Amino acid sequence: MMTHQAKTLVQNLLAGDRRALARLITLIENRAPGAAEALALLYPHTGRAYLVGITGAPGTGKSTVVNALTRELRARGQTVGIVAVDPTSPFSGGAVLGDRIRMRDLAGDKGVFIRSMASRGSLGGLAAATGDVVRVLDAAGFDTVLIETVGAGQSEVDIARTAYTTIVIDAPGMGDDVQAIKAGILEIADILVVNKTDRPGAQNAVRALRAMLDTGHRLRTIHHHGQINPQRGGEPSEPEYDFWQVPIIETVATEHNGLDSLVDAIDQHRAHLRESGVIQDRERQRIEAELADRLREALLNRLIAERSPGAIEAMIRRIQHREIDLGSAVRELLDG
Ligand SMILES: Nc1nc2c(ncn2[C@@H]2O[C@H](COP(=O)(O)OP(=O)(O)OP(=O)(O)O)[C@@H](O)[C@H]2O)c(=O)[nH]1
Ligand SMILES: [Mg+2]
Repeated sequence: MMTHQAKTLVQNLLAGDRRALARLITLIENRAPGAAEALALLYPHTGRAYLVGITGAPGTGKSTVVNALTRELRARGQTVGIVAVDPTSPFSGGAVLGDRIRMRDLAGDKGVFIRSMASRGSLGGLAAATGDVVRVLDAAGFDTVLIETVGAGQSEVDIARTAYTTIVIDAPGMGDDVQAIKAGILEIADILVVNKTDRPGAQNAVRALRAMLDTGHRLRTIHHHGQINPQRGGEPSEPEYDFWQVPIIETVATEHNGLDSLVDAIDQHRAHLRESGVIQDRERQRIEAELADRLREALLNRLIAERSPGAIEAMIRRIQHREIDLGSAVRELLDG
């Protein structure tokens, strides 16, 4: 793509042209020429959207909550961009069938834009593309951008935590095997949602989460007071203001129950982040993580391009045959 085409595309995007938006996202997903240039041009126009991540085990109702949450935000006058990340789907770029059906009642609303992203190649690539798509939606002027990912692995969780507010969804009857995920995923939650509270066992799920939160809070408190700052005469070194009590919101997303409380909780968390100044920290952390990912990928690609074809393959064989260890292999590859 020529420079003036990238420029026109970004100008149209900023003017609210939905076709330019869809086209730009396709360019990014395809890593087409011109995508990088367009992203550079639109970057100064980002930073206004409020980013909300939604994650949780498969089938807990993430897409249904996203749908209901979008309707609630629309009712409050906000425009909403949605990125649904499906790392397991073999479909490229297109919406997963179930999501497409569920999101149908949002179709035709000019204040909503939905994009499903499927894994193509590495999860790292997916995470990078998701970040870029979020920035495009941000520049396009959406007030809120919702990012849905299944909370299965660390990478998917990383995608969700690129947000300012991360919502972790749980539901009754998900089985015991989910407990292990929950323990790790709980740490990233700013808001916990127990969805499907019309189902049996919902109150048990709420109680279990509350108990886990209380334990976590106690541990955090001990840790907090354990960090003594000698220069301040035994005062805790962490400021008090960044404490946030994670709320547990009960919803029946299929019936649009509890969504007003959920939006209120998002607003409260947002106000908390703004007032405490933590919002800048979160953005800085996100930029640091994204920059490190991009650098890692770019350096690896550069190294592979500079070495003779098959050099990496040959090294893998030597490591497998115990002719060289990993550390020496890295040094040898770096030194050429
Ligand atoms: N009873 C009940 N069912 C619900 C509720 N919310 C969602 N469901 C149903 O649960 C099923 C899964 O919902 P989804 O929204 O697809 O869940 P998901 O977490 O997005 O699923 P994946 O994207 O596949 O991980 C669907 O059949 C929904 O209709 C609810 O509040 N109550
Ligand atoms: Mg879903």
